[in-house]
Amino acid sequence: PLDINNVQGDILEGLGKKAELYFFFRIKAGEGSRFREDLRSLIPLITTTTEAKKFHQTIKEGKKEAAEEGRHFPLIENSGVNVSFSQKGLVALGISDDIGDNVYRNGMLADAKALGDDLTEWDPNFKKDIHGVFDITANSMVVLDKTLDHIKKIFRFGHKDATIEEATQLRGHVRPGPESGHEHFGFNDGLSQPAVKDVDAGVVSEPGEKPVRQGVILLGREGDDGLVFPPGSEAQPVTRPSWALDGSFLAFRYLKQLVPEFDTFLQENALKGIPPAPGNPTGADLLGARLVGRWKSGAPIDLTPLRDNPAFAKRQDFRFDPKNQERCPFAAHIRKTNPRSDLDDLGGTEIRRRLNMRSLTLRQAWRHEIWHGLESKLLIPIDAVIRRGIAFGPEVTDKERRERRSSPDEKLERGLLFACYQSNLGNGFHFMQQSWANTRTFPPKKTAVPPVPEPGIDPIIGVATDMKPRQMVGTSLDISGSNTELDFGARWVISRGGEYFFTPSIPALKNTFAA
Ligand code: N7H
Repeated sequence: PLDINNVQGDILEGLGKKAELYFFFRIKAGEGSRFREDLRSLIPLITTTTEAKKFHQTIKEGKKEAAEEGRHFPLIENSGVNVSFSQKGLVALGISDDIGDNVYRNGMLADAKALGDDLTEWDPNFKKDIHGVFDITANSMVVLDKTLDHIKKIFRFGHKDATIEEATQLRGHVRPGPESGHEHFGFNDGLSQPAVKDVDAGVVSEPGEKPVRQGVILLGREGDDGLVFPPGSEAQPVTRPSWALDGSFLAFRYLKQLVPEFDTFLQENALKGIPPAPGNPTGADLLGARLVGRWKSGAPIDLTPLRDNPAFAKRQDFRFDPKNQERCPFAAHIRKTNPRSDLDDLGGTEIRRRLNMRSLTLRQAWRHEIWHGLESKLLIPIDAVIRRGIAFGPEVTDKERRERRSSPDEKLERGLLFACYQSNLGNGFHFMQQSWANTRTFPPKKTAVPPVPEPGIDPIIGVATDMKPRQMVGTSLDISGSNTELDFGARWVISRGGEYFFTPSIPALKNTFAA
């Protein structure tokens, strides 16, 4: 059985954080074996899942106690450390086993075109080799820097005999005051996460659906079919090296957000006809909610389509009506990236019977069947991903707000340091971006009422890869306008680069990476 002491803390629990530093490094040429020695000294610093859970528990109890006693809960000093390696990092370490994931092996630069990125917008630092990343978290920048210094010392960073050099670093921090936990467009983020079997007790995000099997996130566990699906034949399991057990793939994305431009679009295309009454949203707020699928508070529009209701902020117990986008557009960001019940109308229990995938959820079964040619070849099965993002950059300035455009000053760049974990990148992040967010025909809704041949591009992260305008349908509340297109114009989220990493288990760090 799984021992969560073996799993790095960011994967299943998340490192507690107000601030986060991604320190990307290269192992110096020819220094693989000395790096391994240094890595041994880093291992005691690595935050495990157990430690991360304990920290969150302490905060929760502390806050409760403080609230009961009517006092302010003080900031707890804390710092977390995780480490991950790219395929190039494995090579630098002389680890030559095939880990069984093509997307990882080729790296994100090679994948950029498939993801819809424009490489001229990439930060040049991500076009150079990156071997690994230290993910450092803390509740203050001071502590963050202290931990970074500690790590640098271990690798004698900056000295002649250092074993690493810096590739680049990115710092994120939660937004100030009530915006804490909200990303820069203003939406509450990090709400919907898959529950992992026997790890997250009792948090099942969708009624009637089982938590995902551990292998959806962790390599080598049940459900890491790591399946490859050669066309026309049965699914075949990939083989993983033994050291891959309890590791996970990390997809890291450096995403810039054009906030004044996004806000201006919402104002200029504000939905009309909302009576001005207390509690009613503005047309701009309503449009924003229909692009995302949740109100800024986090409340899902499927549960409360006409006005925000912060009491619903964390609710996951909703299922989209697969035939209809009145309550939530088919192309809304959360519907694109997690269609929930949306694929249910493509068949029936027949599929499950035929596939005999006993331990798959119906949703997963659908995806497998769909891949086998019932619908479009693009709809490869996807399993869940666990997201761990943090905002970066300053708040929008008055000048930017007045001019309704983001400043070209790099110091004012803002956005999201997006990170997610999964056991299979081709079924996870890569698939979500390419086959769902960027694909106009997803989810397939030709049988909806009325039929919707092309739901459109994900307004938040979707890229039009076919030269046609970036657009979606279904933003109007009026069902007869179900197929009326809304053109977004230029993108509001711009990829500045990223990389795919592998986050090894603690035993693998000890016995393989640092051995
Ligand atoms: Fe997304 N946003 O603020 O609009 N995302 N996202 N995302 N996202 C979600 O449930 C956002 C990005 C997913 O299960 C919420 O946490 C922004 C990428 C998935 O219901 C909000 C950016 C990918 C979910 C945002 C961004 C995803 C999700 C609702 C980039 C993967 C869960 C709050 C700057 C390819 C869906 C929540 C579910 C939710 C926003 C990026 C995926 C508000 C601004 C790159 C799977």
